[in-house]
Parts: sequence; C-alpha cells; structure tokens
Amino acid sequence: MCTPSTDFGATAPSSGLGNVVPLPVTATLGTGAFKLASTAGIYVEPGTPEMLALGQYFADKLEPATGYALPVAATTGAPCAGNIYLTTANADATLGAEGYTLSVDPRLLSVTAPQPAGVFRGLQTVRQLLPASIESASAQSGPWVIAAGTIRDLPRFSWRGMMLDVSRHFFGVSDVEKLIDLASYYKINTFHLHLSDDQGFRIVINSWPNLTTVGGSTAVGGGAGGFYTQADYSAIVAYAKARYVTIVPEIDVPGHTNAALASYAELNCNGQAPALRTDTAVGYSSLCVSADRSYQFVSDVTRELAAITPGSYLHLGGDEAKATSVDDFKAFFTRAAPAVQTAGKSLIGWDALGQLDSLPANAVVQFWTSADNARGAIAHGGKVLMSPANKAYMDMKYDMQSPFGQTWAGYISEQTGYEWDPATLVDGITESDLVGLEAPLWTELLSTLDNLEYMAFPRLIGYAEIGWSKANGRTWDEYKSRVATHGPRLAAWNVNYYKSDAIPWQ
Ligand code: TNX
Repeated sequence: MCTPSTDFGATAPSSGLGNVVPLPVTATLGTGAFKLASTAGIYVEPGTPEMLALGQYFADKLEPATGYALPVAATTGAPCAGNIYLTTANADATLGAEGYTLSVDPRLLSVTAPQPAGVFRGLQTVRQLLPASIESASAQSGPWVIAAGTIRDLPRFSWRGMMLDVSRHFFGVSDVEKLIDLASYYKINTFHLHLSDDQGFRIVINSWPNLTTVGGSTAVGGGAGGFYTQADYSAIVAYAKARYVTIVPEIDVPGHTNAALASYAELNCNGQAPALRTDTAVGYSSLCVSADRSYQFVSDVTRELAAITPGSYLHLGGDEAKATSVDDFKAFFTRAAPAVQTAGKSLIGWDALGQLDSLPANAVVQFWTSADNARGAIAHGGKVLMSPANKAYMDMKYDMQSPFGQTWAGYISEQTGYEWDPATLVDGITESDLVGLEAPLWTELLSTLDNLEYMAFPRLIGYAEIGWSKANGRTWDEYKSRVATHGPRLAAWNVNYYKSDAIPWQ
C-alpha cells in the first residue's frame, strides 16, 4: 500500500540534470519534473536489510532540510505515483559493481542498479540534483523538485581513493567519519588510513601493546598523539561500509618505523629502543631485517588488522626505506609479504615494491614518485594505483599564498589537480595497468580538521571526477563552473574549503 501524491505538474529547475560531480556518463533531459512531497515514501526491492538500510540512509539525509520523515518500506514492483523506488530488480548487468540508472519521471523517481553499491552511488546523484538547500541541517522551504530525465552512469576506475595520514598528527573517529561521508558524496569508494610512521603508531595491536601505549603517545611537534582502539577502528570500518567505502589500513615497514622501534627494543638490530621522535625527518628508521622478531611483528600486526578489515587489501608501505639497503629491502619483503596472504588479504605498497624480483598475486603498487619502479611492478604482474605527488598530493600548497602545506612536489592548484589523466601521465603506464587513483593527505604540517578540509576541498572533488568520469571531453573550464555550484553544499556541511578566484564559487 502506498499513498499516491498528485502534484505531477511541477516546473523543472533551470539547471536540468546539470551540476552533478563526478559528471555522469550520460544524462538525457525529459519533460516535466518530479516533486518530492511530504506524503512520499521510499520503497526498496528486494526488502533485504541492506536495501532497507539504503532507503533509511536516504530518508535520514532528506529529513533535516525537508522536515519530512519519509517512511521506508519493502515493495515488489514499482510503487504508486509520487514515490521513490530503489531497486536491484531487472537491472542492466553491464552497469557492474557500482553503476546505476536514475529515472526521473513526474510520477516516480527510481534508482536501479545491479548491486546495492550502485544504488548508493545513484542516491548521491539524486541529492546533487535537489536544490543545494537540501543539505541544510535545518528546515528549508523547498520546493524539492528534480528535472525529469534519465541518467545512466558507471565508474571508469574501480579504485577511487583518498588517503589520510593519522600518524604525523592524529585525527579522531569523528573527524575521519566526516571526511569519509564527504568523500562518499563524490562517489569515492576507498579510504586508506596511514596508521603508522616514525612519529606515531595509531592502532591497538593486542599482541604488541606498547605500539600504542608508547608509540602512540606523541605526534609531530610534540603533541599528545593518540590511537584507535580496535573498537574505534571497527566503528570507522562500519561507518565507511554503510557508504560503500572500503578501508585500506597501512602499517608502513620496514622504514618509517621509529614509533614501533621506540616501543620495542627487540625490533632494533642493536637491541636498543631509540627515543620517540616528533620531528619530520624521513629515511632514518628501519626494522631489523635480520631479526626473526621483525617478521613476528609483521605477521601479528597483519593478522590482527586483517581480522577487523573486511576489504581485501592490506598496505605494507615500503616507501623511503633509505636506512635499509636494496638487498635488505628485498630480503625483508620476501619474508614479510607472505604474511598478508596468510592473513587472507592481498598486498598493496608504495612504488618501491616495484624493485622486488616478484610480486604476490593481485599486488598493487601505489605510484607517487618512481615511474621506473611502477613499470617494474607492472612487469611482475602488479597493478598500479596512481598517486602522483605533483598532481594528487593534497598536502601540497595550492599556491604561494597557501597558509600551510608542503611545496617539495610543487604547487597544486585546483586546475593542476584536475587536468591530468592517470592513463597517459606516465610513459609505459596505460589504462589496463591501473586499478585507479588515490589522493593522499599527509599531515606533517596539518593538525586540525579545518586544515584537512582546506587542503582536500575542493581538490578531492576533482580527483573523484578523474576516477569516475570519462576522460574524453573533461575540461577545466566546464568543470570549474559545475563544481562552483557545490559551494553552498560545502558551506552547509561546515567544510572549510579553499575559495580561490580560480573557481566562480556560488
Ligand atoms: C613523502 S609519499 C612521503 C611521506 C610524506 C610526504 C609528504 C610517501 C610514500 N612518502 O612520508 O609524508 O612525502 O608530502
């Protein structure tokens, strides 16, 4: 049973189906408009807990601004006129794991996808087609009208990520969740947590408790640091999962390990724990490659992390191991990498892993600086995740005026961050070698959520579009006026985004 709504004569907004970021694959404008009425319901098919949860997620997003408590119910077949229909029934299988079709008719709004993840992605499109005031935390006047038409949409790359360094400065669960929620609005599907480095070890490992009680007690600049309990981490994983975002945890080895070395003397070749470090130097620390305990450490950490990580990848870092010889680096990963397989996961590491003589099945290397190493990884059957430092490092300053951030990889304006193609940037790395792209946010120089938001927005929105939308036809001039319409939405969420003149912000 459903209550039909009868206002089918609403006028379509002049923006039509425009202003969606990432740009959908195809959008065809129809006649008229769908008007969301207070009497509408959200009907899901099939009535599984997952689909009902998606319906409730959407109802919860609409309630503050509309004041409507839209009921969510299971249905078989399309509901009656005036309602919203979310379904995986009779979907076009070629839309894949995350694609969807959005059909907006004056009498029905429906999102159809082969998988619930596609329904979630489609709901982000629906939110973007509603007036920006839909994102307000308090009741607004509406009307809540969407232009009639059809969108058929699916991603270019399967891995569209953001990375946050919680080691140099620690960020609590609610900060991380806010970033995940924002990223998911732009259809990002992977959130990589850089959980350990020289300055802090940030996740409780029950079999090695000092890693956090000692190694988690500091941060860059000497602050108090902090760490996630495994329950905290699981809360982040669940929050991300509800947004169809996969958490990829990173424990960086064998370098970038001073916090672990300071926590356990036995991980050091000289048997002595160094002091905790709060400076930003790199390349001085290494697990003891000849010590069996180092591999016990890796296997215990990967086993405990794997048990609370539903995603299929564990990141073992491997970058800037300058205190480890190349032979030792190879010897280290030959013994350490199988722990990831044993834990039932696949290995991802930074591009230095391309120096190894072989890679395990399904290995991914994350390109940030060395094209040679990335090509080496491809030659050994690995796939590449693109995070070029001079295009995708969100800790780089936008320009000379930026109040904080790094410059070693250059300035990265919003335009520079947007105008590149992962499949043509590096000689010898082509589309079929890639799993996708990821934008890292390192935090040596960033210590507050406000800082993070300023560096990530709006650049992250551009990376989301590079990962999702077709390369063909993407232009900065068109994009900048489309992303400009998202200013009021970012403002509604209290995001401290960078408002430069490069984008004609509304
Ligand atoms: C290089 S990228 C690093 C990080 C720093 C970053 C700062 C990478 C794998 N290593 O340790 O935080 O530069 O931009």
